[in-house]
Amino acid sequence: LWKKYAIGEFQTKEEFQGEFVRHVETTLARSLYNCDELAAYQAASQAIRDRLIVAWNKTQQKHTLRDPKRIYYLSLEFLMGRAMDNAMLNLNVKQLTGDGVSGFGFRLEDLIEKEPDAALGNGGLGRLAACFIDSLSTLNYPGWGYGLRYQYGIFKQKIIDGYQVEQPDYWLTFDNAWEIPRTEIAIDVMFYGYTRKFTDDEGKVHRIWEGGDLVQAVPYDFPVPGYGTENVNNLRLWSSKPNREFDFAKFNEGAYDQSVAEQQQAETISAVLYPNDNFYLGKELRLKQQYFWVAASLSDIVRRFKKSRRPWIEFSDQIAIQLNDTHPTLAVVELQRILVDREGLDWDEAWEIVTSTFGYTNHTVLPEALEKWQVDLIGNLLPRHLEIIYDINLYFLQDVEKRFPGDHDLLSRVSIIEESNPRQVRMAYLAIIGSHKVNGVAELHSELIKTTIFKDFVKIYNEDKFTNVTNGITPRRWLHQANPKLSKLIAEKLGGYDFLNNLGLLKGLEKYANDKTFHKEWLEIKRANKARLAALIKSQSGVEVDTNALFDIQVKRIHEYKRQQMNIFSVIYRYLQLKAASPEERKKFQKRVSIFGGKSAPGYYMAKTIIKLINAVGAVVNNDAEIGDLLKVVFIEDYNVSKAEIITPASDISHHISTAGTEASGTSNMKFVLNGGLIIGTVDGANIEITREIGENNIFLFGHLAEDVEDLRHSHRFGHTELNPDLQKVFDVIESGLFGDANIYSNLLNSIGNHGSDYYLVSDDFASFLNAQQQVDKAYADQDAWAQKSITAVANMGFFSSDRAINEYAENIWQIEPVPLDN
Ligand code: 26M
Repeated sequence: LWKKYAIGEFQTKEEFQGEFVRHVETTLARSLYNCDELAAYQAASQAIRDRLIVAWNKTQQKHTLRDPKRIYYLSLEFLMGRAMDNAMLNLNVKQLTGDGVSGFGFRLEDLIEKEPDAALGNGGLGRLAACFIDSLSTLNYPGWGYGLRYQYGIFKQKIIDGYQVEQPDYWLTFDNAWEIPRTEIAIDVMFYGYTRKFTDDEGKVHRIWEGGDLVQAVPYDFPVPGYGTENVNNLRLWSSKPNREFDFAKFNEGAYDQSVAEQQQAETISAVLYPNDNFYLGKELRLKQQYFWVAASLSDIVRRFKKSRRPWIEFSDQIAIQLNDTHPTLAVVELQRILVDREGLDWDEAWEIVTSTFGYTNHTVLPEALEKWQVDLIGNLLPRHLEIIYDINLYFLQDVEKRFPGDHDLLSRVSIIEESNPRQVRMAYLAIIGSHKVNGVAELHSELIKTTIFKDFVKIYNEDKFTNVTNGITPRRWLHQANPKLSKLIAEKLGGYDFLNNLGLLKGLEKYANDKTFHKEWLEIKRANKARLAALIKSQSGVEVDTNALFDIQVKRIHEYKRQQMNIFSVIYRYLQLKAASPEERKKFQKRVSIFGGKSAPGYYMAKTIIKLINAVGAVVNNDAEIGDLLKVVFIEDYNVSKAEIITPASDISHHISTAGTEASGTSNMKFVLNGGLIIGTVDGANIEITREIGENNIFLFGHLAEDVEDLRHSHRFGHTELNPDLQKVFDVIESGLFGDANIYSNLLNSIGNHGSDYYLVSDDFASFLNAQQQVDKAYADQDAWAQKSITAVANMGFFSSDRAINEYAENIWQIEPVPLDN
């Protein structure tokens, strides 16, 4: 395969070295004698970039020539992580690059570490987008990502005195080899202004939008290589720049200072990623970001379509656009505006094109995460769009009234406009009405949206407007790159690396599930990965952990619904048990290292309290000589994609313990199992499908089911529910001040006990959770049985490749085909 499709010219170590030296001397204007690690990383990345660009150009030319239907994935987040290792693996040049740089006295691992993460996302949604564009390229689908080029990614997290402190992530300090600025394609985007009626020569009445401020959108292209193919797709990220003409006007009036101030205003649009995960804030700058990105992307898409000189009716035969959550929903309105106001199409004709073009993916049912923009905010910033939203709503409600005459409750329930004070635009409803397909991201989630938040729309539309595409992860980054040892062992058993393009082939491992020699090799790799993580922990926090201990991991955004609080309470409970035990009894305990990581939204007080509690527990437990290696508690600072690549392969068990019905899918659950870690989880999100695939003997499930949650919450409000007695013991020691001033934790504890609502059912699930933990300890004691579970689980993870997910989108939603490779 590689011979046939190999990319780029450097075939040998020597040829790579020639390119490397050229970049050191010309691109970086330095000499080899003055080349430090950073410069070496930069030169190597430039050499690899050149190879990428050659293939990228070939791919784009081929697509222009053949003009197939394309998918545009609109996402306000792409959590890409580092590019170099991935590019080397996909281009199949890692070995020779490593040999090449070592000839100059560098270690490739050290150079890889020099690259900052492209951390342009919050968590699951952004990382999903990154996995999806990897799969689009790998499967030879013509597909582009469109996003924003934030100058500051998700903040860097420091832990100071146990608390999270945020620091800016300026990731563009050094030239970024992985992006190509396209200053020549800058696009003007308008804000504010007013609308005006006008009558054309034929007496037709139009409304136009004018008189607003202009900001320029400059695209930066990021090549996205596929694995085992020469196909390289494009991720286009927009950066905001002041509009030149606008500046000159002010400048000529002599208002130089004001002109510069406005220039800075324009640049703020793409300056920073909002660090909220699953939480909506109605900030105007966020709305500006959304429109800026949507308008630039659509202008680009429409321009490309118009070059083909096809009739408008063919628009959706050529173009599919996926809305990654409601963040790009204004695209529905913007396309309707372009078609009607600018291209002169009739409303109905335009609307048909719009609705057959868009698909909408929902990622959450949490009410606090659903976007609702104040009508006045939209009306001021985008006056024409507000008019169009009202028209879309009018026609929609007229249709509903015709089909369900007299049902006024229904009309007010499904109206795009919520008649609250102030009035708000419900973005999810607009996205549903403007799309031909709506999907959830795991089976349970897709059922829940049909029966709860969107149930009226199921009645209004055909049931098959709503569908499911269970999430997936790319096995290239999350197995091959993150866990090269395991990937190699699997390749040895399966006779090659084909499983990386066809993850179902992992099934072939099942026949080794009872092979004791294989168990040894398997566990040895886990041990080596735990040692790698232990080194990271030691270097960051100074805590020494024993790799014989069970590594128990929960890394993800800190959120009450994800229940890190329940996990740390159970750790405290374990500590109390250890303390109460005699030295003899203690020896029977399974050694554990309880590892946490994740960021809290900066303004999320409860989440920040949970981080503080975890760190405070660590400070007590880790320094208790009586306990020693029996229990360690670690909080890994600044969890990000690169750290996930070290952490994920090192878990024995990981936690996916959201209150049932709250985690739409989860994707780290898939990463952990693919790397041979078992999981402890609730019957929620993709855990359910993971269980179905790997078998219920190979997962530790616990807790109440989604269908019971409503009743339980009701009983909290009206019944007298006692706190679980074991949890009460935990609360008692926290309140005794063992982990510092108890006042710090009082709001957290009172949200659960003390007549708090315990909205996330921490107390209701606590007994079952402790029981599951015991099952884990018991199972881990038999290492062969454990290895057998782990191997069986990995063998059955094929379904969770993002390649499978992307093929489902392609077939059921986008109607796109792969573009075959040239020979
Ligand atoms: C909204 C408004 C303002 C600023 C930020 C936001 C916002 C940003 C990210 C809201 C939600 C965001 O992400 C939600 C998310 O990551 N959801 C997760 O999506 C994953 C991929 O489908 C799922 O696996 C997770 O279960 C789901 O929580």
